[in-house]
Amino acid sequence: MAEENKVVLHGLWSSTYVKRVELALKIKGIPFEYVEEDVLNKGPLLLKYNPIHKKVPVLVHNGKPIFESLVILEYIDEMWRNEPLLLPKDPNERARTRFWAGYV
Ligand SMILES: N[C@@H](CCC(=O)N[C@@H](CS)C(=O)NCC(=O)O)C(=O)O
Repeated sequence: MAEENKVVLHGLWSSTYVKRVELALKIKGIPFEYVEEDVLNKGPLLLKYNPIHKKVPVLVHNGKPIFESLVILEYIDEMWRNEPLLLPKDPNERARTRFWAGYV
């Protein structure tokens, strides 16, 4: 994998927030590395990448961290424009999808 397109997901095996990001990466066909974090004994990378909430998932793309699962999903969809798109193109459908994603 080229260093300029490196994707690392910091997660926790039992987290549904992490699972939604993992699924999105797989659906879009994006190669990524996975780093399991111990959220009871937070490591230096998690504290460095998500200093505010100190939670997983964190997606690190080319060294830049993105956190909050729904924010990560939108980032993935905007960064990798290949089908399938995670959000519909129609603004009304996009709004409805955002609502239900947050609700779930
Ligand atoms: N709103 C966050 C929630 C993430 C979250 O709650 N992650 C949990 C694992 S399921 C976590 O990292 N917990 C560690 C902690 O609360 O210290 C998101 O959607 O990413």
